[in-house]
Amino acid sequence: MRNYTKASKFLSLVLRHQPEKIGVTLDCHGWAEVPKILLGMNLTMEDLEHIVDTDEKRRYSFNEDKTKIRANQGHSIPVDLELESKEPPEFLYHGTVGQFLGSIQREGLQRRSRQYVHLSPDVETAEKVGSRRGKPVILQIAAGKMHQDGYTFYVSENGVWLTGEVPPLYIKFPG
Ligand code: HQG
Repeated sequence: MRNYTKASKFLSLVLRHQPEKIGVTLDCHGWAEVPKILLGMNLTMEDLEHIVDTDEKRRYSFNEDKTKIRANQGHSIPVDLELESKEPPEFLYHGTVGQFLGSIQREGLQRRSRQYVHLSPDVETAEKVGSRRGKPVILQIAAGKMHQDGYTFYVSENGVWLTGEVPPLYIKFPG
């Protein structure tokens, strides 16, 4: 039995950050050729389909004829996912940890190494995101107000809200 968790993590590294690790390139829309992924990662098509179908966050998508695959969000490489801008709900959430709060209070949420700031549609999801780093702290983002003020939002194929930055003015800090 393969260790699919490890393979899935590596696939995320390849499709979001470092395709060159296995000699793969992404096109401008983030797509990689499936045969090259199979070869580079030593996977069968069944393995890859299993990883895509069982991913709990639906991180990956095939194109229609399954000749190409890409990550649905999370890239540090600049790719155009051809997402349509969308009006966000009044509030979105961001899960982070205490050690970042001072800096977030000063400069707002920055995209850091990724292409966008990632926001969650509900508190529960934000808690999961934050707990990757420690005790989660949840920030409430006035997304509706940001949208009214001209900020653009996108929602990825797997339901993650994306925007370029969140200035401190739109962030409600706990406590
Ligand atoms: C923090 C996972 C200091 C921010 C998740 C976060 C998500 C600041 C970290 C996706 C800051 C960046 C993205 C500022 C932001 N000062 N710290 N001004 N602005 N930060 O991993 O949102 O499992 O790039 O709070 O579920 O944690 O990979 O972003 O802690 O959807 O599919 O800087 O990654 O998905 O970290 O996570 P990240 P994120 P996957």
